[in-house]
Amino acid sequence: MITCRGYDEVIRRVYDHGQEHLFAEWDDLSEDERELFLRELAQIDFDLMNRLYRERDRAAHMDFRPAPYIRIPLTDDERRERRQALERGIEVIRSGRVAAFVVAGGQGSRLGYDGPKGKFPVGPVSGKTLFQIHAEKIVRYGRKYNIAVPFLIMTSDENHSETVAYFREHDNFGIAQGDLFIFRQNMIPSLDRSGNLLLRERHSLFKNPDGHGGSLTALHTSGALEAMRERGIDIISYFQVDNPLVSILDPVFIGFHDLRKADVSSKALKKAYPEEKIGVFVQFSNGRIGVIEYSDLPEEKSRETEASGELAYAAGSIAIHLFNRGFIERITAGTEISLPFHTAEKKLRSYVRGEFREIAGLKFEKFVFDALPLTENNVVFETLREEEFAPVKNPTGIDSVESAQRLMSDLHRSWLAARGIAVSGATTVVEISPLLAVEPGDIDPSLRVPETERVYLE
Ligand code: UD2
Repeated sequence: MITCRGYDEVIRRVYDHGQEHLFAEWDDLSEDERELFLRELAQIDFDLMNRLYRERDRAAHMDFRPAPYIRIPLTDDERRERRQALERGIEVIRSGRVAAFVVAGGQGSRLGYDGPKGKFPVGPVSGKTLFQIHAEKIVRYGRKYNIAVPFLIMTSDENHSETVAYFREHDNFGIAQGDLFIFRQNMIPSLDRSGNLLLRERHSLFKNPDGHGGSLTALHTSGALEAMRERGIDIISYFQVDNPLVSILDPVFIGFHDLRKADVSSKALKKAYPEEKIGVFVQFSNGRIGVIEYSDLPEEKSRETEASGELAYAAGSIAIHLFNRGFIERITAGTEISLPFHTAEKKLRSYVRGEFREIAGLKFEKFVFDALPLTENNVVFETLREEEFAPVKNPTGIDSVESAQRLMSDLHRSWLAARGIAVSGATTVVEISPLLAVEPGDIDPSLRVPETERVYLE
């Protein structure tokens, strides 16, 4: 057994858990490297890693059926209810009780982009990045409602410094420094298929971000939640960095959330086809609401239809939620409640005896929607795909930069139409700056659109 003064207990734990292969190159490490490595190992919960490995294939689901949801209004009563929600939502927003929260721990690797996904350019004419579009919407809400909206951004070790530097270089895109909170999520070690910890380099472990479900814990441990409490924020509006169409402060959604005293509310839209890669809202046999990820939904369920021919599991999750601060405080205060980890088999490029190799490994991640079954009260609220969902996942094809740009242009064109503003037949692409409008009502009907092929309104 190796030795190092002051670290006997850590070293003993590594051996007790059969992970001594980690020390294969111990003799070649410098004093500093040894110390760094042992400090990192001291933080590892070996029992947790053991448990995750043992339980990796046990995806136990209770029985479930499709979840009820608030649909797009069809009747007068439903329209009236929506109007009430709108009024309440505006009141809540004006009172400055809502913060915006984007999870941005992921990299743009699927897009072939080696950096924080938020730095990826998507504006169809302007080339603005995802981060800039989100930030400018928040600035616009601030001006519109005469409030300061805190903007919380969760990063990971992989992209924290680059994200902080990016906002700094651009003067936070207009967000006051005191309203911007950028903090990291936690990392969790990955394993090989035999349950061994892996190395990223010879003196550090291979880890991955702990999933967007780690965001609730990270809000707590970073101090952001406490800061929100001090500012009188009650509602945290959660969204993913890859959706440029998200309506970050949606008064109707916020109004329903508040009126129904929900702990968490979530947006849903009708799945386009059974294999679409979005989770579905379900109601478990204990009455609680949850989301089942597309990869976990049995194929026959994903194809099941109602008498009307519509998909039975039609309400798809687009990862837009409102979380009550109090609810997050409750579930992150103690250790007894924690979201489960899901396992993904992935090729991991790790360090093995002097070289880097692709290893078949196991990554562990928490999913934020696993908080839903912990709520007493929640709301699932239907929204329209064309108004709110343009995920940027791939360079081309489905859910791509191209499709997102088309959706952005189509939506902005429809806003102009809604205000009775004519667009020339020669125009193929329309983009409206978030600083000008976050909804059609923000646009002055006397606005004249230039008769060019590509139109940018700011
Ligand atoms: C997610 C949802 C899916 C659907 C879809 C909509 C899950 C498991 N699936 O699929 O049901 O709603 O989005 O677009 O949620 N992130 C972090 N830290 C992490 C991991 C992810 O911040 O450790 C962020 C990431 O930066 C991105 C978001 O979470 O903003 C979603 O991650 P993804 O692209 O891996 O999710 P995806 O497309 O598998």
